[in-house]
Amino acid sequence: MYTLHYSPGAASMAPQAVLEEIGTQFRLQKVDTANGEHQQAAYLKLNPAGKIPALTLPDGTAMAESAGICIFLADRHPEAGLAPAATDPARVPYLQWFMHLTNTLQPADLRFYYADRYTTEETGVAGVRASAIAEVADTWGRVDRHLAQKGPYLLGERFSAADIFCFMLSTWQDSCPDLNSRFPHIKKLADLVAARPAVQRMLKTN
Ligand SMILES: N[C@@H](CCC(=O)N[C@@H](CS)C(=O)NCC(=O)O)C(=O)O
Repeated sequence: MYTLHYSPGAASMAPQAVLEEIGTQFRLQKVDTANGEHQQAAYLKLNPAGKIPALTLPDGTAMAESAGICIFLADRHPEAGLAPAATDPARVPYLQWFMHLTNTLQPADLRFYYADRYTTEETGVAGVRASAIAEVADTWGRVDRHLAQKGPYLLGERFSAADIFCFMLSTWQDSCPDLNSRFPHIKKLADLVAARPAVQRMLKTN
């Protein structure tokens, strides 16, 4: 059985929703980040970066990185239809948008939420946060324009694990408080994803 090491509202939400979509049995193991459990030796064995999430596979292998876990699970369980196969032309936009979200938007979100880690100056936090907000909005704008032309999902009519990841990022609205009004196509995608029973089950613990 898979075990997902999670924290409510954290980057474990997307892998959790993917597990729910797949319909496989899995165990949820809450990591007490408030008490620094993610920095303790036992957890660092699962994720050496000390970040949430980590996934333990049925054979005991541990895996880190939210996007990587989603891609791995979607490929490992093709019957769930969450990812175009390697030879499918849709694999190109799937990986492109997935990587764009995790390489561009997610790090900007992290800079916003952990701004003090990105400056050595006490007075630098506001500047880090302001530039993170600008990059988050810039990236959402790019995704929104893509969805306006080719939506409602990142792959058009075809729902995929990349949409789950996009949905997760869209829930972190402190870094983009006006997301719903500024980026209506992101909102539409998020509403569609949120309405899925599997995602509703994930939201109950987040
Ligand atoms: N690239 C990593 C980032 C994970 C990450 O930064 N998670 C946050 C929660 S959303 C975390 O663990 N924060 C605790 C900390 O950095 O101390 C991933 O996607 O798995």
